[in-house]
Amino acid sequence: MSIHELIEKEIKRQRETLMLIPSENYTYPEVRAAVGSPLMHKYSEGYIGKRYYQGNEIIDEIEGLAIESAKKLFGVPHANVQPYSGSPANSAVLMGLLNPGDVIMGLNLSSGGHLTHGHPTITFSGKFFKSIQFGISKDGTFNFEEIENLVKQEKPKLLILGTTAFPRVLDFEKFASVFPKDVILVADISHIVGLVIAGEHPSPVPYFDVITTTTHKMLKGPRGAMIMVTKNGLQKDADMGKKIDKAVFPGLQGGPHDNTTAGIALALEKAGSSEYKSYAHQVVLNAQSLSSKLISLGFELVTGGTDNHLLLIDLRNMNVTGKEAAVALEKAGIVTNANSVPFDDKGPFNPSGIRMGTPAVTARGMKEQEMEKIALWIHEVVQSIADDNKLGEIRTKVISLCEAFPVDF
Ligand code: DSN
Repeated sequence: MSIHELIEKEIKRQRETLMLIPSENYTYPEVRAAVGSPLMHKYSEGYIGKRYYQGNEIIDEIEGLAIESAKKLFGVPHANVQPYSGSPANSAVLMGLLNPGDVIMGLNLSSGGHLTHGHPTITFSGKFFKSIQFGISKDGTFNFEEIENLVKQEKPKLLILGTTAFPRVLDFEKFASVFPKDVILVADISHIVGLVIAGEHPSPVPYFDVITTTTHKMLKGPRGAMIMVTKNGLQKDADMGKKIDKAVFPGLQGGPHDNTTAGIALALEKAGSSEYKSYAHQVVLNAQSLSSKLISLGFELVTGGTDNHLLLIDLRNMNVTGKEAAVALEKAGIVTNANSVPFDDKGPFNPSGIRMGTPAVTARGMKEQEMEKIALWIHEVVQSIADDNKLGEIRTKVISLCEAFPVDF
């Protein structure tokens, strides 16, 4: 099959399935046009007004628009829009602000953190730094007394705090209060960025020093990332922004993807609108509706529900593994991912949970009523995991729902 045919097949798949992976979304046609534009032909290593290649007058303007929009939207004095994606952005922060062997702290993966927040064995963040990880308690909350004791004992130089599978509000103010003033506080808000912009989740900006985020999740931009330094950060170290910029380029990356930068500028502009605010609000309402219906059908949700855009189902009471459920759901046209749950007794390749989120289905215009339907189908799938006929019947209904809420490509 040719690449063109494969792209057409993938478009059809995206049109006809329910995208419930909480980190995936549909971007805007304007962003797709910018990313596919001749901006991709340009090299522009360096920063605005200080490039290593000629011909960057227009690229400088584009990058300037993206930076100014980020600064305005988040209320920060410094932004770098060049990181290729979330993991490189986190790498740049650690590389720019630390020395090898320094102590870092982060939320462990099985409590809903991220690999680059100090996973001890398989990422640079755990290999090149001394990584101290903490987790959530059995009831799904943070034990701040324990975290504070760990801080006193281990004396971290930096905290990197963010989530990929945590369905509750992250209390950035409380976290900031248990770390001594000289510890660098980094918030990775990739998952909740849209909620923060729309005021649906408290912002870390007043309490933290550095904010990283991807741009392709709830922000609905192109695949990319940004790093921002807050007023607190610059007060802590006036050169914090410069150090991070140097770590992005030339420390870790080469030429920025200028086509992506243009897409980020467009997505940021749209995220400042009242339509985006309503969208973010509906994302939460939809996640709560999906959550309540699933609970009423007998599912156990980690922390008993959600405050944000995602939910994590612990399938152990259904005698099905996360992978088995995710495979059957995909056959029915419902695309999710298997995920570890806190205190999981199974390994990461066949964990006990599935993670779901509502950013993409909400972008299609779906509301609470549709979430209830989807919850019923999820329940039916889990009850009929090996019944391909039943899964096929649900697939037909999913396609009809997708047709009633088309995507704009
Ligand atoms: N891959 C992202 C997610 O799915 O949450 C995190 O990097």
